[in-house]
Amino acid sequence: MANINRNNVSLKMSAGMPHQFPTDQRPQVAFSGRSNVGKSSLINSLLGRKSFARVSSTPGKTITVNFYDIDKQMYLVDLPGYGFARRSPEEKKAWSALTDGYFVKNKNIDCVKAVIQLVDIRVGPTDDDIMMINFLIDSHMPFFVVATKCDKLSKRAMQKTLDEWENSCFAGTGIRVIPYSSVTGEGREKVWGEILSHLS
Ligand SMILES: Nc1nc2c(ncn2[C@@H]2O[C@H](COP(=O)(O)OP(=O)(O)OP(=O)(O)O)[C@@H](O)[C@H]2O)c(=O)[nH]1
Ligand SMILES: [Mg+2]
Repeated sequence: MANINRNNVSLKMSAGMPHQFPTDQRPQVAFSGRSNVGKSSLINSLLGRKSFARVSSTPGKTITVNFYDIDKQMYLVDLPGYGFARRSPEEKKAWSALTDGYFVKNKNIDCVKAVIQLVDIRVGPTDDDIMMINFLIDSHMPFFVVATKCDKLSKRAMQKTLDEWENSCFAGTGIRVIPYSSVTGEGREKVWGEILSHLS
């Protein structure tokens, strides 16, 4: 898996319903986080693309699970964001059905090798983020955290925030947190290293 070609990528499926999820046995790495946290931007940045994964100006607009085929070897999975207050009941229902379909009723769950939980460095883990993280822990899902939008803080302020997380919400959990900026690409090789370590 080390010789994966990050340039050989395509959208396999934009699934609005769980029965559309791919059923082949390729490993999957999923991106989870609230709307606007930077999931699609992170996928683009990891692939060195500008606008491959759709980056929304209207948060929470498209409720789909997008499967990006990476070199016919694995999928990066862009999950629909949560925590967007102005969602209609229909959108909330669609979100629940897809998330439940992916994490709870997924017959292919063994293919999900890791979940990347995104947390905005300036916002910190929200109640929804903590709920998601506790769900991942309780369901024994391998995961790590990526702190997004680090370019918006000074190096010093960023480190202070990461230290605070380690001593408060993440204390004693051993959760790995990788700082990232989709603007500068900071953290790219660290995140790829972590992804590949979960695939082998
Ligand atoms: N400065 C900065 N802005 C970022 C970064 N990552 C994402 N953004 C911006 O944040 C906004 C939301 O990014 P998206 O990647 O669409 O977020 P998302 O999590 O996919 O959102 P949903 O698809 O609605 O769930 C966009 O305006 C991005 O340009 C980052 O690392 N730095
Ligand atoms: Mg998105």
